[in-house]
Amino acid sequence: MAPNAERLGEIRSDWSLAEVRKLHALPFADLIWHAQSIHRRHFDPNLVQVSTLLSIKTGACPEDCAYCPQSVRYDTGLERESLMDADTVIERARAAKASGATRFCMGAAWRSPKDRDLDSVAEMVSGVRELGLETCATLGMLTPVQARRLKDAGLDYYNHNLDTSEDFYGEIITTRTYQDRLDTLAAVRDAGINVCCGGILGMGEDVSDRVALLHTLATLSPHPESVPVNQLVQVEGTPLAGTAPLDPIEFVRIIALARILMPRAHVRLSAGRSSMSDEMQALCFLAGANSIFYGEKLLTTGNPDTASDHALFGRLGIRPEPAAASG
Ligand code: SAM
Ligand code: DTB
Ligand code: SF4
Repeated sequence: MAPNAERLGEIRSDWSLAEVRKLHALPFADLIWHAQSIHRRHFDPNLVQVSTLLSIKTGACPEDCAYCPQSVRYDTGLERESLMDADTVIERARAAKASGATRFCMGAAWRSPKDRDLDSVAEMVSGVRELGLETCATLGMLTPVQARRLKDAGLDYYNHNLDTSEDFYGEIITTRTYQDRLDTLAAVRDAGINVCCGGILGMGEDVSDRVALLHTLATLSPHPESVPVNQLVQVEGTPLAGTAPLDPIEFVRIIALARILMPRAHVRLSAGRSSMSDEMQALCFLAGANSIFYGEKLLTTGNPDTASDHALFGRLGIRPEPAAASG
């Protein structure tokens, strides 16, 4: 029996850590059944939202995130690239739309954007939006003024991940604090931009860290509109290369937990799909994942090719979600 079973499916931000822990420990079949039942109350279970990523500024990042190939501190062989010009970005967005994406997410390897950079990003955002795509950006920490600037340019979503639990966070990043991340999320929310916030699994964290991350996300009020669940992509040269891989069943459990705790959020099966079997991805969709990154590249690393994603969608009877209905 689930904790407070009669309250499952309610939209609430007052989850206790004990409740989240108990849900996580449910037998797999019970957990998936709750997740799938809740999923069907809020979404068409055969629709999946499709986002494409583009790295608009690559590498040479001053931060020390231990998973990241773009940090200047690790030798990963990545070529640095300065900020792309707006026309090139808009062309890439046009191609992503033609290939079936409905949201275009622009990522930059910055600690935080400079005001001068924001002029260019604002131009990209308005150009991409004019194509009829939803816009998303992930540029590092933002001040409230910067967030309002992006809102005015037409930004629909801002991605800023908590990455892991507050306790484990210090093992992964030392150059910005957990509170810095919460402050950016508050600035984004206050500016009226939809929040995209999730984390990474498989960094050597333990179950209590995964439960605590989900608890922090689910006690944000309101919940993030999008919750990306990434599996660590191990990149040679980063401190986390060689970390013991996560049990795929545990990954699916976290997807189900996100679905149960945040019933209206789009839960995105994010980085790491290249190393997942079709069967594992099918389990993730069954557990309530209803969004993916689509296109042959994430930011700097690989993603499944579009033909294999079309084949997977075909086998599962999944259709891409139309743009206007996303959230
Ligand atoms: N520099 C900005 C920042 O960190 O806020 C934006 C881009 S950053 C690459 C966006 C997110 O990508 C990170 O917060 C992290 O969750 C995810 N990410 C980066 N490298 C990853 C990896 N190797 N595997 C999985 N997720 C990763
Ligand atoms: C998110 O949660 N995952 C995406 C997006 N937000 C920006 C990034 C994944 C990056 C994986 C490593 C890379 O390709 O550089
Ligand atoms: Fe920089 Fe973002 Fe990579 Fe951290 S995750 S090193 S902030 S690009």
